Amino acid sequence: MERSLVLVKPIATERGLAGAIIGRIQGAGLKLTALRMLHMDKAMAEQHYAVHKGKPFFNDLVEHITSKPVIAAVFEGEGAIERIRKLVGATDPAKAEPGTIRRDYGLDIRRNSTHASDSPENAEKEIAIFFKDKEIFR
Ligand code: 3AN
Repeated sequence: MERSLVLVKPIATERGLAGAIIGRIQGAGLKLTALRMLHMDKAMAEQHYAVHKGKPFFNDLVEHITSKPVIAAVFEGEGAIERIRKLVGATDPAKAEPGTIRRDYGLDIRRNSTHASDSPENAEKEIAIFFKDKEIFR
């Protein structure tokens, strides 16, 4: 069974879109196994986005994700990563397919409303940043 870490980013949490975003993923048959709301600090954000360190948008990314609270969730299911990435859509909301989460709720490439893990390895690393084992239910 595959797992994925989903973050409802500050721009979407602030606009009251967490229920809609989480609902779309649940509605597609993925199982919600952990959930929390938190305000990420800089160290946590830099760990979460470690693969992007050195890229021109890194500081902007950290600044946005730490600006206000986020909602973190773990979803589980067969092929969860690919299925959720498809529901979320392309990084740039303007280029995301109609009907995807980022197309409907994203404002721009940085404030694209939702993060979703891109590989099983990254998912496990990301989940460990946000949740202890005992906070994830089966
Ligand atoms: P995705 O989240 O679609 O896998 P990544 O991993 O390439 O995209 O980028 C991580 C995050 O960095 C994106 N969710 C987006 O918020 C931000 N980002 C990516 N490219 C840019 C860019 N050119 N300018 C600003 N922010 C960006």
